[in-house]
Amino acid sequence: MGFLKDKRVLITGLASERSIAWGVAQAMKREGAEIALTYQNDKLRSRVEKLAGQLDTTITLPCDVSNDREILELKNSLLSHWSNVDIIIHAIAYAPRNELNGLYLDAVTREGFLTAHEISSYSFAALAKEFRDMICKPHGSMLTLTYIGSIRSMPGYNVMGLAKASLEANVRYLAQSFGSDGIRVNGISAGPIKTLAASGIRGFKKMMSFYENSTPLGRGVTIEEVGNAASFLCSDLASGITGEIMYVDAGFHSVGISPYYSNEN
Ligand code: NAD
Ligand code: 0WE
Repeated sequence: MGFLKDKRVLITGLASERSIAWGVAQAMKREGAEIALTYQNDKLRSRVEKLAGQLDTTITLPCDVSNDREILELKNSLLSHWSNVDIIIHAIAYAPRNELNGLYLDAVTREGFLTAHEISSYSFAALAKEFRDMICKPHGSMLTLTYIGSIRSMPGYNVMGLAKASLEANVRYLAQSFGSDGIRVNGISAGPIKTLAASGIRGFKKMMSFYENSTPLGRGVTIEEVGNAASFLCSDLASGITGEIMYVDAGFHSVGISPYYSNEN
């Protein structure tokens, strides 16, 4: 069987079959894991229930991470199905749309800054806090999804870049906090993928083609590739890895100037 045989996985951030969370869920299922899914609100409920069917699970639970009570209720509901959980996937990000346009300094507001950091970074610590006693010791792990806009400025990513920088620091501090329990905490920095979170972003298509033409692999990455790396990082195969941000981006982060650069792109 697979390398996640009988592992119990809680996956947040599922919105459609394009979601990175969906790539993670499918890969983990294939490796033998049992899956529970969360959905942000009633609008997403039936969609997530339908996708759950494809993973042979009936555990779908609501959780808007902006609300501590909903995180507590998520834990209590999950406890009625499982006594513990091996793996928690955090695949959630949000900034108000008007923050993701134009130059950072023109777009940023106090409110947008706070929202972006609360939903995209604090929520990872909030989940860790609530699930701390339910995560299996010493083999459990947590994983979040991040983007290179955390360490380099990217046009239009703006306050989300700051929130991802905070999220990546969160990975390191949570790894230390959980280390004595043997629980590992890591992040995957994925290349751009056309998901719902990327739809409607002005210039996304152009940025995507620039990126595809700049990577050593000469292409982008898929949710399946992110799912495979996530499965490895959360498995016992990665027992020596914690506090790490792993790039799954076709090598984009390693390039200075691509030999294929041209003004035609
Ligand atoms: P997606 O739209 O499929 O998923 C985003 C999810 O965040 C949705 O399921 C949405 O319901 C959830 N969410 C937002 N606010 C929430 C809240 N308050 N409570 C609970 N859930 C909430 O898009 P995706 O691209 O799969 O995004 C998943 C993660 O991957 C995000 O952290 C994103 O930053 C990261 N990421 C995406 C890309 C990309 O190019 N698509 C690249 C690198 C990293
Ligand atoms: O993390 C992300 C996107 C996160 C995101 C997306 C939205 C769209 C809808 C956060 N908040 C919102 N708010 C909304 O109202 N990515 C890594 C994908 C992404 O988003 C970009 C990118 C890339 C890549 C935005 C601008 C430039 C590049």
